[in-house]
Amino acid sequence: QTIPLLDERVTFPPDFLWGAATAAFQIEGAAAEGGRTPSIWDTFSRTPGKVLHGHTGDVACDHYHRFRDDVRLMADLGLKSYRFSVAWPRVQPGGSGPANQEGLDFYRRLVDELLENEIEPWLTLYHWDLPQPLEDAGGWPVRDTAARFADYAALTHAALGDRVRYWTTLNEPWCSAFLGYGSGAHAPGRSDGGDAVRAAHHLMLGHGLAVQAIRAARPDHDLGVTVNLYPVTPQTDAPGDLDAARRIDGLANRIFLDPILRGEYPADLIEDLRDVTGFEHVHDGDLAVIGTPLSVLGVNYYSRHVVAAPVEGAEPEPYWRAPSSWPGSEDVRFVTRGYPVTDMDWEIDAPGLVEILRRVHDEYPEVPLYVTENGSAFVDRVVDGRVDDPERLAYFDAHLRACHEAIEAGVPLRGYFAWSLMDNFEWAWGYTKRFGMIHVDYDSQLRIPKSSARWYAEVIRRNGLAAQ
Ligand code: PNW
Repeated sequence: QTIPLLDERVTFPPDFLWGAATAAFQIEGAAAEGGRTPSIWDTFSRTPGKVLHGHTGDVACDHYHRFRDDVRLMADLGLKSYRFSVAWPRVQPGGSGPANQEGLDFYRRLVDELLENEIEPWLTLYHWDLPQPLEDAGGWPVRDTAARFADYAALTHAALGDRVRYWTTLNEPWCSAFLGYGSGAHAPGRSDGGDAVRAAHHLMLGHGLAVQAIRAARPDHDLGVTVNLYPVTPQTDAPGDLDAARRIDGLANRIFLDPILRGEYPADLIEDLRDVTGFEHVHDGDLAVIGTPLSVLGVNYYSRHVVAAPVEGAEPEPYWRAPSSWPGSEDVRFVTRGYPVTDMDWEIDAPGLVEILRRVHDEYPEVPLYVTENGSAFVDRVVDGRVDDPERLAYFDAHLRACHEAIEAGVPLRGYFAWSLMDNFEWAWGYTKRFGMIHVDYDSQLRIPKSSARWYAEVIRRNGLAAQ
């Protein structure tokens, strides 16, 4: 087999950070070991009807026991960095009080193994596994949860700050707030628009408090947050469609970008939400905390939203009587364009990644950007011990070309993390959706690097893409 030549026009900056990402609940398993207590995802996945086939995180990829083998696979890929998350209920069972040394020791061993293999650890503090007792006390809609999070962040940083330089507070607060408390499709499965908006605020407040605590301890560390962003495109130029796009952009993107990067909520969003909440939960001084300057912004990108005006004069249709993740804008229609889709039914739209990166760069104060997740689910087949996944490979290739285009346009994009290192627990879809570059057999726990993994290793090795 001949290796396609490197395209000299599509090479990346010399210190570009090539990585892959996972999250604790999605891969670790060992749910009741080492002093770990239940999180909202343990509870949710045990509730009938919430996760497809009743799948749970009890075993997952058994990474808790196999992390040394998994780091070896990362080293074989030539990864420069590995983005993982810490399970809050492992290091601070119950969500308050003293640290659990056994939990911290697991992450210490993982980080040491990474460092020995010259892989930069990139630590996310919260990838959705809220300790259940904090949810029982009200969860993210309650202000005290922000203080609990800052406490957990400080405790974890005190234990691991000597060996981890990159710290991300939250992964995708949109999902935590609007899928967790709005539509209820994610844990804890509650459905109230006001709670979702309050959750978004307290997540950001927790983020800001955590950044301040960590920065006070180590001003030299790289600190940030990861948001999932979507370009929002109106179906047509009709005023109703334009307004629908403005509203969804407010609820998907600006509700996080404006407070975090500018220290303010968008005025039009507050107005759009007036029947949902009067924003009484926002206290004086909160936005200054939330707007604490960052040294890194993580962007997760999967697809674009294309929206249209509500159906004219329609009585409440079933499509918007169901619990919605768009409070106050439940009636906006999400339309498809007939583009090729992944196994999640998400349309593949690589130009959307250039668009969103350029927009963040153009409209907000400059901050180094990293794509902290990007990838696709496809149905894989193991044939003769091999997994050939040309569609996933093409998805990565197209989106890396988009990253390159953004860099050429002046965007300070410093790295890219493929989602995901390996197949794992895909939330409400259980183990049925495979995002990994490494195939996981959930019966034997055998790992098989797919052809996309071998391709990615070559991209990293050459720091660029092949000629097309
Ligand atoms: C992200 N949506 O989740 C998460 O950060 C990952 O843990 C996850 O595995 C990955 O993307 C793939 O889904 C999302 O419904 C889940 O809009 C759902 C949505 C977006 C992101």
